Amino acid sequence: MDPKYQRVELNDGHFMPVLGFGTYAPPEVPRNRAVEVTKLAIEAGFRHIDSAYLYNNEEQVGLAIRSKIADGSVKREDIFYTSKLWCTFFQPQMVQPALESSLKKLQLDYVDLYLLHFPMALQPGETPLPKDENGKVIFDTVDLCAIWEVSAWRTEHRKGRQEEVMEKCKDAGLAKSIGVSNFNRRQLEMILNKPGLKYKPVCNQVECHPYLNQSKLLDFCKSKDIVLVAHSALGTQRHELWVDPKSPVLLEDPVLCALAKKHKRTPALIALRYQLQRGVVVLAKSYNEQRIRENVQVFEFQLTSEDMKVLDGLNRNYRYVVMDFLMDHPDYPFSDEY
Ligand code: NAP
Ligand code: WDW
Repeated sequence: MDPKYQRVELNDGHFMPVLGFGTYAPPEVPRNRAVEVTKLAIEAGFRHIDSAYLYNNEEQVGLAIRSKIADGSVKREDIFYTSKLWCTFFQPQMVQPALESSLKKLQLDYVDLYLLHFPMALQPGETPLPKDENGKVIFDTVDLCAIWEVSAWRTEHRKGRQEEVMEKCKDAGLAKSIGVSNFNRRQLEMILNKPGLKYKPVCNQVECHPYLNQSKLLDFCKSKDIVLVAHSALGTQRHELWVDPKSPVLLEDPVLCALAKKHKRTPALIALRYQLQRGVVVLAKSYNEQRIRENVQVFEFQLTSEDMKVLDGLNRNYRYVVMDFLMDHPDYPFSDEY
């Protein structure tokens, strides 16, 4: 089998390709670029594609996927597509309609994976970051477990009137698998420990790179058969909307550069390979043809255990995407150690 198509088995029996294509681009990038680059990514060998309601590109990404299916390059079942439920749709009755509206934009029958994008609810509605007159984001409170599960109580006493929550989306076949993103250990445990849990999250997608290697969260996830998926694995796009411009530039790190030289690869490839060898599924965003093609070379070389130790030594618990404007929400995930 082509090593490019390496996949990991999820705790629900489905398989996830270990290298994923990140599709987020900031608002100033013309939307149609997502069609071109997603096609290029599939042509280069990516089979896992990561998007979200929030990225405002599902129409374009769906079009690209369907066009690669139509031209015979891939079949639907070869592609692993992830979408995410945004925080303004965290009322239980909004969950399935939100997924259906993503599917309609995508013109697909199902997503492979549907994630809770971030573990805190915002004021319900179409505005992604609802703000009050003082510019403060308007929070909402929802029990995270209530959006997740078809609880034993509901199943028993209200047959046929189950709320349209994440587990229901899986039962309805609209999402093959369900998972979470940006959850800390405590928030994961809240879901895992809920009585009547029907499906565990298959993954937790979190920021993860050599400066924030998430080793504790990774150990915890592995112990629960939950895959850790790394976003921002190349150190983010450094866009001022999300990231402090004074933050260190990951891909200029001297140790990454030295390892790149040693292996005759690039710092980006070292950062991606690092994740695969520690059992992390890794996302890589690029809107550049050369770099999209470069990133699939992650399957062409190996780091030694010495290299891996050196990379582990780069950790400094440095988080690029802090979302400090959400810090006073009771469910803000990044106050706990991990
Ligand atoms: P990233 O994967 O960390 O990449 C950062 C930058 O690296 C890109 O802008 C890209 O620029 C550059 N790059 C890519 N390949 C390269 C190479 N071979 N050599 C040198 N530079 C290279 O970016 P990200 O978008 O922050 O994260 C990846 C994906 O994770 C996102 O697109 C999104 O799908 C997901 N994500 C999810 C969350 C969440 O909350 N769940 C948060 C953040 C991200 P060029 O385009 O110019 O190549
Ligand atoms: C919470 C979680 C916003 C945006 C966002 C809040 C979030 C993302 C780079 C790539 C997100 C940063 C894509 C923005 C409030 N996650 N992206 O996925």
